[in-house]
Amino acid sequence: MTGIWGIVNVTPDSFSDGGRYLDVDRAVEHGLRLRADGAAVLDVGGESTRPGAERVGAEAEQQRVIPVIERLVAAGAPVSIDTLNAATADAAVRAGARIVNDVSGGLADPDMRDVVAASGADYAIGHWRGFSDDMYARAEYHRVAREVAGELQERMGEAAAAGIAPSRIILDPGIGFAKAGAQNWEVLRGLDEIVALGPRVLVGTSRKRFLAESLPDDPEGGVSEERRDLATAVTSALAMHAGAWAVRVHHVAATRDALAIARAWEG
Ligand code: PMM
Repeated sequence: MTGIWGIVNVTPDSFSDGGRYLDVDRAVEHGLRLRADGAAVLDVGGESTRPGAERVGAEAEQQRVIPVIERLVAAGAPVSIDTLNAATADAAVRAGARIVNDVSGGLADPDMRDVVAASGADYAIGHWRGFSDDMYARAEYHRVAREVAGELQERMGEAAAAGIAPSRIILDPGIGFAKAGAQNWEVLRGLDEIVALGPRVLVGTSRKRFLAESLPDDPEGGVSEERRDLATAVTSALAMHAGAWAVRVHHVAATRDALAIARAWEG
């Protein structure tokens, strides 16, 4: 059954106002709400990877995420750490995270694979071609789904060489990472190329720009969060149909319902 990963972003723009402790309380409360809504995993991140976002240091990142992870783990939630930094991955696993979610697939930090190998955690590797400041310059493909699958296979090989068993690997096509507009739809259309590489494929479309680009603008301009969440529920149900093992979303309840309806259709 396709699982839902609930996103718990602990960044100043996601839980703003007040000091650090208030942020922690809010993030924990939010995570537990997502868990109650049906999230199998809570994916905690302290650094935005959105296009153009500034990088934060590993220390500041850990100050944000570690207290949140400790409390979510204490409450019994399975936690994943969304990070590009090996030091943060290490600290998060020590705090109880069971999965390291590295959207760079090991490319961003040369120490990441060794840390994950030693940690015993599962390792979600994303398709990635560079940091968000210039990732669109790298969005050149001939056959995007095939190239994404090929590069993920390379990342898997590198992980295996570092001592991470294939059974610990989760593969993610990295929707929105070094992929512009229609290229994301091509990857989703060709998801079987990635599903063929391993039994656990994670797909993250939640609220991403390519969804908004496929919707008509609201009368006042742009596309509301609510409409992006509905679009996400649809792509998540389609990803399930295409063989995804899990989907990573902000609004867990909407996607939970969409998956339930898709399952009822499939019988
Ligand atoms: N996307 C974002 C962040 N982390 N992790 C995985 N495994 N897959 C994704 O597609 C992904 C990710 C983008 O940022 P967000 O937290 O604002 O959605």
